[in-house]
Amino acid sequence: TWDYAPAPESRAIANLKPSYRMFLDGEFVEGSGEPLKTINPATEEVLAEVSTASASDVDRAVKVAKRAQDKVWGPMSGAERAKYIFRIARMMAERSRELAVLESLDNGKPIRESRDVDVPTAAAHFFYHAGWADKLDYAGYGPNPRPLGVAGQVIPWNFPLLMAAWKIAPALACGNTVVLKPAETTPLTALVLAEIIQQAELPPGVVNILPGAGDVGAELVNHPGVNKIAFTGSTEVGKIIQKSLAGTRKKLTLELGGKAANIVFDDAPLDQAVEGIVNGIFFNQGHVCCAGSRLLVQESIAEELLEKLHKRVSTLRIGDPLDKNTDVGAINSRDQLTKIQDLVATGEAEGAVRWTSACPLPEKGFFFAPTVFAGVSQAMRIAREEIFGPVLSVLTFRTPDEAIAKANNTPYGLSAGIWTEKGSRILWAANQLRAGVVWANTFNRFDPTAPFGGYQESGFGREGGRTGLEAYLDV
Ligand code: TXE
Repeated sequence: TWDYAPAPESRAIANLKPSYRMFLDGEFVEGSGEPLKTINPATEEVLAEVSTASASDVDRAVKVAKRAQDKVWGPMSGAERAKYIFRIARMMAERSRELAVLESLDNGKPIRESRDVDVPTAAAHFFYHAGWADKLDYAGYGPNPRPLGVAGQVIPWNFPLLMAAWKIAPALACGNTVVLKPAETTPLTALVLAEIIQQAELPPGVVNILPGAGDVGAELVNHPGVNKIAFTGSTEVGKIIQKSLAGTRKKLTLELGGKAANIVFDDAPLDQAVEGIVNGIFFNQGHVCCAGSRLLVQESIAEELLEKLHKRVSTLRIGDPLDKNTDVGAINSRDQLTKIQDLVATGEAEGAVRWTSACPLPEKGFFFAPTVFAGVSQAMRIAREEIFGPVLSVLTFRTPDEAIAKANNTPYGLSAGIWTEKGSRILWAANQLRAGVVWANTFNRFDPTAPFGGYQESGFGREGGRTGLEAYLDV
């Protein structure tokens, strides 16, 4: 073990307050739900107390959002809306250091990631969609595509700020108003975004942010005044939501779990592939719906690749998320840690060969060492179920057809990766793979211009790009 103490000044940089209130009708107000305590998963200390919404708060939020949509935001010209959205984007960029530190404190992710990925990509999402607000007539939908109305949005804890941006930015650009519920373990950055929205002088009621647990999410989903639901989270809850909306006229988009294959062919640039595999599964502690959690490697290079992989994974540093040298931070919650431990135990029981990085772990906090399972067969739970942690399952294949068959042997279909020098093989495999996103010779690349979303049990609908606008428009 090693000395580990998060820098005390981080609380100041993050502008951390002892308590946070919900954002409703342009003001920060006390919710009438039971307050929740959000903790730092790297130290288990309480960061702040956060007020939560009750059913009547949800009802009020939906009503003010409806009024704001009817009277202000819907009738507003696209050019005018764009100005507000650009302003939010700029203010996020200006407060990026504060947001990055706060995100790492609340979520446990390495500061390098929140600084270089989460916050800039979130701001980029607002910049991109600001650009669409006055061009919807040219998006190919004919003149005057209409907003849907009030969007109810429920997001998870793995990319708290980025998911808020993915949801709010396109909704606003298309003229909808928003009631958003952040995840119960990571409400803080969404509430700072609310502050930015308030300072950007968005008309009251256009965006409302109501923290709370799943029951608040369910209230929002089932509220009759909501016209559209956008959900990112577990496949299990996605199915509950889908069922509860059946027979209503609400529109729905779901971004759910995944079990992505990262396929390495024998002609791949191996060192580059190793970096991509490591990024694919250990980025954000593996709390990524599109994580490359199944490595499919061609048999002839499997030994060489695994050796390189073990060597590289041994160098990963696990620990204080606020240390710029940290590669793998904290698991977001004790529940998630337990889930990872349980699934890893099934892998061992089913006979897969476990290899775990020897990097020392901090004594406090929720940490899990990067783990690679070799000798995995397709029937094992670790090959089928989403672990949502830093655990890689390695399978092998002999021919390209076998690689595709194994990659597609999953109920999910969010993403996939291909590593090969052959351009023709990339095009062929991208066509064969049943996944909404296919990366070639890279992994986990996100860009607001590219639609993101899944097939099958990974959900439906797209976020980002022109296609993503369709989730918020009546065409
Ligand atoms: O998800 P939940 P959890 C997967 C991942 C993880 C597992 C469980 O495998 O281990 O799901 O995570 C809100 N109506 N993913 O339990 O419960 C909840 O409050 C409406 C993959 O955290 O789905 C939170 O805001 N909302 C995923 C959000 O749903 C409800 C990201 C997600 O929580 C609700 C997260 C209900 N009945 C987990 N119940 C991805 N696709 O990236 C809960 N919520």
